[in-house]
Amino acid sequence: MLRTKTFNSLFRPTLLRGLATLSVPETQKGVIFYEHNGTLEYKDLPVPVPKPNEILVNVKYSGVCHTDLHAWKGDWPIPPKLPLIGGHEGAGVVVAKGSNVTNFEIGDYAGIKWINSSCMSCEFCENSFESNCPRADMSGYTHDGTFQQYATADAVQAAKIPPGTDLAGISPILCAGVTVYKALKTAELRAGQWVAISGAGGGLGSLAVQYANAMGYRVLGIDAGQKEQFARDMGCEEFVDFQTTPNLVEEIITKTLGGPHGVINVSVSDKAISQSTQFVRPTGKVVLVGLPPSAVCHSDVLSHVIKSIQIRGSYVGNRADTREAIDFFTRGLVKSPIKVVGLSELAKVYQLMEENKILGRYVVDTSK
Ligand code: 8ID
Ligand code: ZN
Ligand code: ZN
Repeated sequence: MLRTKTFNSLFRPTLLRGLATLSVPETQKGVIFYEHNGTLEYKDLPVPVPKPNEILVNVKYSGVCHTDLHAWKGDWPIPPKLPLIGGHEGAGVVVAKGSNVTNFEIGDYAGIKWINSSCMSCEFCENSFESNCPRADMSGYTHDGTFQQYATADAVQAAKIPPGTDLAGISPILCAGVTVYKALKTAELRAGQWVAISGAGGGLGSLAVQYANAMGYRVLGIDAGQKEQFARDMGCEEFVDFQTTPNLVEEIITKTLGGPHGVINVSVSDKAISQSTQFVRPTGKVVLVGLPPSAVCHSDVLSHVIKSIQIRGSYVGNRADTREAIDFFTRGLVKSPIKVVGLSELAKVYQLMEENKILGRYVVDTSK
């Protein structure tokens, strides 16, 4: 019933503009867990109430990022809130807004991303490094996220999604897309140069391959097994299987005619990360994105100096990166390789992800 009402309202925007809220229920479906590795409970939950600076989004679809799996397992030393509703790739419709919100109207499409809010006044926010804000609030980590039908986000940080956009398709762009686009910018490559994407068949990797192509780079993908054909379909000119290639470092250097000028590490493997410092081209840049628990990047100091390489961390992206990454998607330059399942099946998605069986990205439909 409620879903019908919300959809109807989209087709009657003129009547609804200016109203601060649509009819919103008090309860909804969502997935919550109470302790790390605990049961992922699909159940009725209260609908959150937006604060004066927030919008309430009726989340239609949410991508499932490996970060959500890390949060559920408690992989990192930064503690998430508990109990927690995960998810940070949410795309949906604004159904209510706080009294201070001026940049969204009821009925607009909006995206909820990892940075749910930041202080906007510290040195980092001032310089558009909102992800480095010490007071950043993270969707699906320190702020209940998008694995529910209704979620809140600071209107300043929420992403603008153009009307008519495919909401399932755009959902992975809100974390995976923005993150890899920013990571590619961090590698400071020029068109025609080689970039290696380590983890090319996963959620971030499959988008990284496409953004890299759209930006004019030559792409070598690294992943394993059936991900090879998939990664090639995404746009890898060369591919190396990390499980079956005996001399991985030499193979990559040969295939990229001297080593890639940049490496985007989106695998969840510290071995892969350290190896990338060996095959990167002299003067090249190794970009760290994937976050295997307790990982350390080993780089031999002598070759690090003699090759004059750089290792850089890259953490999601700011509001401009988000707008630009969305623009690549809405212009059709990148496609989301997604499989849509019901939100009630989230636990199965985590299992597939743990087993590295996912090609591209799973997206959950919050109505099922
Ligand atoms: O802002 C950030 N830095 C950020 C943003 C979003 C996500 C970081 N992340 C992190 C996640 O927390 C996670 O640690 O990036 C990592 C990748 O997220 P994902 O793309 O959502 O995960 P996935 O879909 O499971 O893909 C991982 C891929 O890595 C491959 C797997 O086969 C899979 O395709 N892989 C593995 I595991 N070991 C590999 C290896 N040794 C490997 N590929 C190459 N070499
Ligand atoms: Zn993510
Ligand atoms: Zn700040």
